[in-house]
Amino acid sequence: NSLKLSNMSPLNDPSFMFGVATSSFQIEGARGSRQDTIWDTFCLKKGAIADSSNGDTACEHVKYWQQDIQMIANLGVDAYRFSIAWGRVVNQDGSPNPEGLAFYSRLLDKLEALDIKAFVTLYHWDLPQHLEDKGGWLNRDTAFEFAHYVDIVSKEFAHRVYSYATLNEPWCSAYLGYEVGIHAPGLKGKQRGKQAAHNLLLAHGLAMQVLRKNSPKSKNGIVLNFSPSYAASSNEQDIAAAKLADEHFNQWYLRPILQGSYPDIIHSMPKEHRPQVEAGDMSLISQPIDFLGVNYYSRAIYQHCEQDGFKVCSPQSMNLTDMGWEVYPQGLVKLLTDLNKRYTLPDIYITENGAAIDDKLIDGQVVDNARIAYYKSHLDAVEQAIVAGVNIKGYFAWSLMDNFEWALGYKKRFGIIYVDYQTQQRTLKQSALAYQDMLLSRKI
Ligand code: GBH
Repeated sequence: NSLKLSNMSPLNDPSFMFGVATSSFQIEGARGSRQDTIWDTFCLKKGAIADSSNGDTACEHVKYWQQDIQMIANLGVDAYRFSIAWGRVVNQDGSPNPEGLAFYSRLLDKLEALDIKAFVTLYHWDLPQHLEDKGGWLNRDTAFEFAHYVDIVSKEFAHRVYSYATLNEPWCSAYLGYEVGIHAPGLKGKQRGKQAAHNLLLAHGLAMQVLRKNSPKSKNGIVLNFSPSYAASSNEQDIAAAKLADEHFNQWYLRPILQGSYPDIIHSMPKEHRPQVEAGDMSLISQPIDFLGVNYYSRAIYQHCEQDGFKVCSPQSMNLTDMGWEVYPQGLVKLLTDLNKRYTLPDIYITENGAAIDDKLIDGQVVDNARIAYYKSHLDAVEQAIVAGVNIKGYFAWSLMDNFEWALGYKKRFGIIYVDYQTQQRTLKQSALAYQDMLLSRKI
């Protein structure tokens, strides 16, 4: 039950970065001191959140941030990935909110004092509701509003941030939020999904321009989620189904960014499902990025189906996390080596990886061996991908602590630190101790 690396491991290289990750809406609480977001609204919808909870208080990180950052430092990590809440730093009229900026400024100061690099995500799904009222990500103007917000943040913090990611997982925002409606704002429709995706990509491109200007020394890029596609059988139709799903979900975001075009399947899609693309959009979207953040949890298995060409199958193994996701570390190796063949990749960071476990706090301890095993096998996978030639610069565990797991509320625990939501007490799980152990032994 240890995460210790072998002496030969490329992850022992001192330049390889280890970190932990969180996001604003999932941990901050303090709803009253920011704009309402689409998730505040979505949480009010009956049946939308598994335990009918919301993000009003969450982990009360805005109150306990000093203690939380100290905890991060005690783990011995090189870096902390967190997100800024758009509605905490920009008012409805577009003016900066000094109190909100001051909160993140103090956080950055403290990280700097503790010698922890700041990886800032600018958008982790918490769109201000007043922008949703004007169409949200279906409205092209939202991309320009985003660039304005990024301008405010990057002017304020430029030299203090090691890395800026424009967006976290635009697939989730677009597909889950605007196409199937299981995430905020809860809308449905195929064209909507693709239009939201396009406007998000545009927002990324515009933000990259701003970051280049205001913060040329930070590593600027984007974080995407990937589920490598596997065919349910060796049947030709299933193989085609897996390929089609891969184009829709994985390549749909990466190819515009790295190559300036949508996957070829766009031409065979019904016209009414295609996004509206204006002249110049694709070159904005495909500006060079300094890094690509890869979030990996599991693979996906597909089978042919008449209606859409593909449909997701249930996992083939019994080794599942509490989310029902298959533990499949080989998928990460395949994903990274495939991407490396297909594209000229920038530096890669694994910006999220982790497992939900049904943790129990007993006598002040959380024995989460399954989580340790998950991390161990995935760190091995990262090692294998590096040996195979992929340029991976760092790894972030999702998550620092248990938090608001979106549509599943507080029922699912991803933290390496346990949170008792009644008392806000934090307890290091065995996985946190194993991570700490690995990080400390690595420094010797
Ligand atoms: C991330 O999203 C989020 O960035 C983070 O905020 C969140 O807390 C964390 O993950 C945990 O959920 O049904 O087996 O095909 C991850 C979203 C998860 C979307 C895996 C695709 C497909 C799994 N991705 N999912 S499967």
